[in-house]
Amino acid sequence: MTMTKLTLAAIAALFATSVALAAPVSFKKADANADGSIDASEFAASGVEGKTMEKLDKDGDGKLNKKEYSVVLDEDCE
Ligand SMILES: [Ca+2]
Ligand SMILES: [Ca+2]
Repeated sequence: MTMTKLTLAAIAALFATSVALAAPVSFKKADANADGSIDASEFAASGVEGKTMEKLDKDGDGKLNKKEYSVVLDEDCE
């Protein structure tokens, strides 16, 4: 049934999200394409919780450099 598939997909999505939120990954890991900055899709996959890209992107270029991203790691490592 379609409903069952949807439910399973929702559960899988929730599970994946909670696992991803357990710990923000390092800058190197978050930068999946290794171009030296974290774009929106990389940020979405990085597991950062409670912060938006807009807030972290201090220079407003739409990407996070290592310094901008490190704020996430510092605050989560206290
Ligand atoms: Ca990147
Ligand atoms: Ca930036």
